[in-house]
Amino acid sequence: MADSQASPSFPSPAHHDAVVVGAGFAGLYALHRLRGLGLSVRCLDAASGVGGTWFWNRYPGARCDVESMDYSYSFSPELEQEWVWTERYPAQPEILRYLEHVADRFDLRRDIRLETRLTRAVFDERDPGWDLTTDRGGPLRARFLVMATGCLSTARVPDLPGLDSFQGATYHTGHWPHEGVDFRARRVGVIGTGSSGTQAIPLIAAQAAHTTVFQRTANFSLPARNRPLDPAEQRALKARYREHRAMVRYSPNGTGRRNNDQSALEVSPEARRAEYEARWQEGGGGFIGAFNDLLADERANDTAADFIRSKIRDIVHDPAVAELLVPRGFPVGSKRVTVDTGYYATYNRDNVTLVDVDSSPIEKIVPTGVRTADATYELDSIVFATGFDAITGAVLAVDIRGRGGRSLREKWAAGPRTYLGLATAGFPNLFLITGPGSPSVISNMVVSIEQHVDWIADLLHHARHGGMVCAEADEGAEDTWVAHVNEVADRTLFPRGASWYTGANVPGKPRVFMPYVGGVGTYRRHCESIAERGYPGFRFLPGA
Ligand code: N01
Repeated sequence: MADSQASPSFPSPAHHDAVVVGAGFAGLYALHRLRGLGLSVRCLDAASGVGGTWFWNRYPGARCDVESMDYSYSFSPELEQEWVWTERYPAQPEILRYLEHVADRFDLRRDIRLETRLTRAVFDERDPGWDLTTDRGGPLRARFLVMATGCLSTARVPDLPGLDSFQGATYHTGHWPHEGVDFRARRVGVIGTGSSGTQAIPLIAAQAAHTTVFQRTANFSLPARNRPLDPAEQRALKARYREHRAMVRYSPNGTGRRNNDQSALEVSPEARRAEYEARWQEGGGGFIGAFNDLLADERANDTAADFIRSKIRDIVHDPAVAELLVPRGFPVGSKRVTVDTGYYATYNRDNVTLVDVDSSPIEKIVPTGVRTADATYELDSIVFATGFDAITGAVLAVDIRGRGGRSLREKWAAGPRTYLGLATAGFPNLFLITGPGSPSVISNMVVSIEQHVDWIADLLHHARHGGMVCAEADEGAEDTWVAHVNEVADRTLFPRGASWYTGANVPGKPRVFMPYVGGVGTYRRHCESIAERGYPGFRFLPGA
């Protein structure tokens, strides 16, 4: 790890053309791309190493649910040819190695300040730019501020009474100890059954003396069918990688997923079941592409949901446990479908107990374990797989003040408002990578990240060549975009799930469906058209 790069503090005052916040997939590429424009760029990250989400999420089983050959940068043909992935779905250590390689290969580390958290950003209207404060002091000044802070980077431990009284060890999947955790001979409680929980539980259960899973909402989970990547298969894709990348950029979700353009309701029950079965056997999130209306029509969705429910009942031996694991009350896909390895079968183990904390909620953490309304579970360790303050959490963790000193927290109090998910009116020269109102988490993040970074780089190039130092989203354009994002979401079943997509997992967070679900290709074309037309919806101002 790159701890040695942490610098003591910034020289004072420091001026940069751009400051990029975050050194994950988005921040590393933003640094590389903006530096390529000849800008002076500084990248900050609170972590002690590069990698963003893949630096922090080291829990057992942490793995991406997008295939490796797609979940990788496309900006360098040499990089994509030379890097060799070992598995269909990359595990956290391999992705982190990849990002560390990228940081070295493109000589990015010299402009990255680790262990440096941005705490405050204040816009200076007299000389457009951002005055920045970090937890290492300041001042630091940047003409442009790029928030590459990630959609799932603010880990959340629920505010349970008695948490501090627990005598054992507690962990959050999103802040996992680097040295790993040895659960042998321990009684482990896992709270949460989203993507992190469903990946971690089988491995924890295989090691611990006993594992108790506290489930509030049963989730739809699909088998990953992860496997080593066949070198011949990898070579074949690399031979047509450019063509493949061009295709995924305009695809619905930024992957090579095969989407069937038929309605689930127009085929016979036998044909439907065969399609679901084929995709279940193939593994991964491609199941959702089985028919074109699974996320648009409730009856179509029911057919997919029923198929998965029947699989759960087949896999789980104890019928009472199977019924608890069967998801109900929301359309499949409206909450993030999880992709697992052996999740449901884990409940056939003698050393695993499933506790339904929907019917019998967790009342408190006690010194020796977890107390629900019905019972106390004695535990040595508690794993919180309880998710994140998603999409807006990391941006709003910084006290951002735009024109007139207005705070972004105040502006977004009823939910985030952006133009294209890239900028927000009243906050000039501030850009968001995969912000709310863009495909972000409904897409392959790496594809969306590259698109946003390239688009912002082109806008900055355009501004500089026109002698402009200030670019600001127009409020009218923002209102139109927000209305469009909502209208597109309302045509789908997405808003029907009480998920982190809508802020429902954080008490008090406004309920707004945050991602743009119109599709990666549609969104890209729209952004391209805006750039081609000279950036309508943005106001540019010249320097003094
Ligand atoms: O978090 P989550 P995650 N009492 O919010 C439960 C990405 N990711 O870290 O549904 C009891 O999905 C909560 O219950 P409920 C991916 O995009 C990707 O798992 O709110 N339970 C839920 O079960 C993913 O969607 C990968 O009722 C409580 C769980 O905790 C996103 O990150 C891997 C509770 C939280 O699930 C987030 O996933 C990992 C409480 N007080 C993550 N509070 C891959 O690429 C919360 N819960 C595969």
